[in-house]
Amino acid sequence: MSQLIDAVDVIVTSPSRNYVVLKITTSDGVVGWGDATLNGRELAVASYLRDHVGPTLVGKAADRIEDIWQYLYRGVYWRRGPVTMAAIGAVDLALWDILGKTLGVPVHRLLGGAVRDRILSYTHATGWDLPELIDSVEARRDQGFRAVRAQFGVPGLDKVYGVTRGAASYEPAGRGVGPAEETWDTPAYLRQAPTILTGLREHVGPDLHLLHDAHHRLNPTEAGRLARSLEPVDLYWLEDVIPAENQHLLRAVRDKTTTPLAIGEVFNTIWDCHELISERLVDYIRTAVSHVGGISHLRKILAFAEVYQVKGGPHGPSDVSPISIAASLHVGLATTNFAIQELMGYGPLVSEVFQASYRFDDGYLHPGDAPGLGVTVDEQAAARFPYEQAYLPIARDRDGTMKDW
Ligand code: CS2
Ligand code: MG
Repeated sequence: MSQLIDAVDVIVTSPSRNYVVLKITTSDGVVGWGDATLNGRELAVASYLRDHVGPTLVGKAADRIEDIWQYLYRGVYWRRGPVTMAAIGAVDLALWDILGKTLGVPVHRLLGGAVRDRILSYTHATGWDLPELIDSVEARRDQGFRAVRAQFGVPGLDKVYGVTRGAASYEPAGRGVGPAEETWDTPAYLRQAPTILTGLREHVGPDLHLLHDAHHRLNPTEAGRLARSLEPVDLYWLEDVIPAENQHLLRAVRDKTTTPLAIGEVFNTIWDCHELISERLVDYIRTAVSHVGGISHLRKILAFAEVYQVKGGPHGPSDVSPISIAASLHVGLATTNFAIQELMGYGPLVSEVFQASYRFDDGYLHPGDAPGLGVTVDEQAAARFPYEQAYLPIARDRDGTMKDW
């Protein structure tokens, strides 16, 4: 007799930034944890789960993970989109967690078992200019990282999202009502990028993997020019060169360069990216496990991508919780074409709420062997950090026009 879903609870907590946690409890008292965090729109997913999804799950068999996925996806006329898919992802993660705990095995064993011993990981380095960036990259290398995303400042601008200046946060979700505004200057960025990244490559030598994120800011002509100019840098990947909606336009970028391209952190289903994969317009697909409907759906995307020699390199920013990182690592350990996991890292308060058993060693991650996903949530600690409204910044061109960022 299967365990039945007994309770579905949503916890919103803000240990320095907001996280939405889904807790599913079974009739046997097994608890599964899911991540439903959608940076800047957290309460929409919390309400979707609390008000619409949770009541429909109570009484269902907790081990019918695929059926529940289909029920939540196909059973709702309004499909896809980040809110819906983050909610489905949270349920899916919690149910895989429950299944692993019930059977006493880590989730990767339920996915077919390990195909590798460890998972290459990359983290972030930022510096306003080349000396600062070199210091930041070397600090990451000293921590053991073998792959580093390098972001840098743009002359003439005060701030650039993704780049540290002094003690400021480099991917701020500013607290309060409404987003902060930044100015962006594409020509200045395009002049700066080859200079800085070539200098960085000369300094670090050939072995360290370098990545760079253009964060959707360019058009295809600019993107092609940038990617071509960066060929001597030998990037591991160039990320989000154009806005993710303009998928077929990646062909124009591809035609100009052999720099590997990565995209997909804002995609929510396989239907958002199947042509990119089947036409091989990307080398790496970046869909995040929690934003793409969970382990069940990320597995489908990666299985499809395997056919076309496209690899997975999932999004792992600090705006998804350690539950997502753990889930992604279980998929990564069990999936042949999983290349690399982003690990942006967390502020110190986050570990008061989330205790994760994945480990980092010598540049590689391992999800650990704890049953389920291997992350526990301290609900009392979570209650000490109530939700605070926070927004990512927006960017405008020098003339004031809203800019993709
Ligand atoms: C970034 C993200 O990690 C990355 O590649 O693009 O950190 C992104 O800016 C945030 O997740 C937005 O919430
Ligand atoms: Mg990115």
